[in-house]
Amino acid sequence: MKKIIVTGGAGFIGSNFVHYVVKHHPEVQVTVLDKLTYAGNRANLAGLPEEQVKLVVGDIADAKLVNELVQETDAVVHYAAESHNDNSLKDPFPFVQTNIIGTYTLIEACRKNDVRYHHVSTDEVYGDLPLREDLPGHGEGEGEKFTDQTPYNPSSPYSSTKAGSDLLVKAWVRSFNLQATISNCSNNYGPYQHIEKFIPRQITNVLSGIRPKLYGDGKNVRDWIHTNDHSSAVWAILTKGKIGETYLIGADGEEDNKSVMELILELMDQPNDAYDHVNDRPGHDLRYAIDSTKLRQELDWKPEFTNFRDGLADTIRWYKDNRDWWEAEKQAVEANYAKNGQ
Ligand code: NAD
Ligand code: TDX
Repeated sequence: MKKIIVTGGAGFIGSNFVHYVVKHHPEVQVTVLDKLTYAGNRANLAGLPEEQVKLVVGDIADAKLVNELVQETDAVVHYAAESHNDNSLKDPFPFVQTNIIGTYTLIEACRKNDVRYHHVSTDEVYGDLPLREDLPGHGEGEGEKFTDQTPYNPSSPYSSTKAGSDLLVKAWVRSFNLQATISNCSNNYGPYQHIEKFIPRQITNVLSGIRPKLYGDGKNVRDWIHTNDHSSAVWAILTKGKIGETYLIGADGEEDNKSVMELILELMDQPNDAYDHVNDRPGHDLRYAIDSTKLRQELDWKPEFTNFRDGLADTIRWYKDNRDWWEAEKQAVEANYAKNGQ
């Protein structure tokens, strides 16, 4: 694989993947296709070698542009999306347009040009799991986890458009023999994550003298993975995955939101109750948990960044060291949340 297109490569996880490819596979040419929405940032690619990484600013739903680019590549790794649940509750249309029509445009181009396609998706397509404390035996056991056999049951406009895009890919594999794989990953954290998201929002709140904000009672559980581990998993699937298969990516990182909040406060030398409870998210998924046995056993992958405390401390340091990257946007992001009492 000599040339790849990375859609959404100027966003959080896509740009971390581009950094991963530059570091580990200097022989691979990368074309980033990114619309540079509010979530995309050229600065995420700063310092990468120009002879290896090229940025094309454009829309994945632009069929002419996509066709031209796809003709010149060996593979498409598709990260671009509208990605934030809270935004999807306010205005779902861009989610339908980018996540569904955008994916359709890419897979049609890959089908016509017989190009390998990897589809990056989320565990949220499976809906949510009960909290362990609500299970018989009060959480004595592990509780069930998502596998690639779990039925789709998305809750939000965001996750339903991701589910719709996954189903398009599955149908294109079966009906047109599209050379595709799919991955569904759990919650990522790390550098370059937009400050609308939970962890960077709270870190930058503390750094700005604003009280952090916890939705509802904070019992909701997310399964955290460092974004570098997501990148190594996607690379393994792209190069060794079986066509037509779905792989779930996770690093056994379940934490409830209240615990994550308290850990951020501890690592930033704040009292552990120095936060506000704010309005809950409508339809808020309770718990996500990934069973990644298939990926580990079949593709010999394992996560490296499994110490959440250390990973979070590194992430806090990154936001402290890169104030220029987020500070200009902070006020507007918080004003937007305040409209919903969040
Ligand atoms: P992000 O919002 O940080 O970045 C999205 C990127 O896509 C931005 O650079 C944006 O400019 C670009 N983009 C948006 N619409 C576009 C369009 N129409 N054409 C071209 N580019 C467009 O998102 P993220 O958190 O990095 O997520 C990346 C992918 O990973 C998404 O597909 C998301 O569903 C998936 N995912 C995210 C997580 C997570 O924890 N954040 C977990 C699992 C899967
Ligand atoms: O201020 C907040 N306070 C709070 O308690 C915010 C922004 C969030 N939360 C809660 C809601 C969630 O339970 O924290 C948890 C994480 O919230 P988000 O960062 O918005 O992530 P989530 O909704 O879980 O979705 C993320 O993981 C799956 C990504 O944004 C998706 O793109 C990905 O598919």
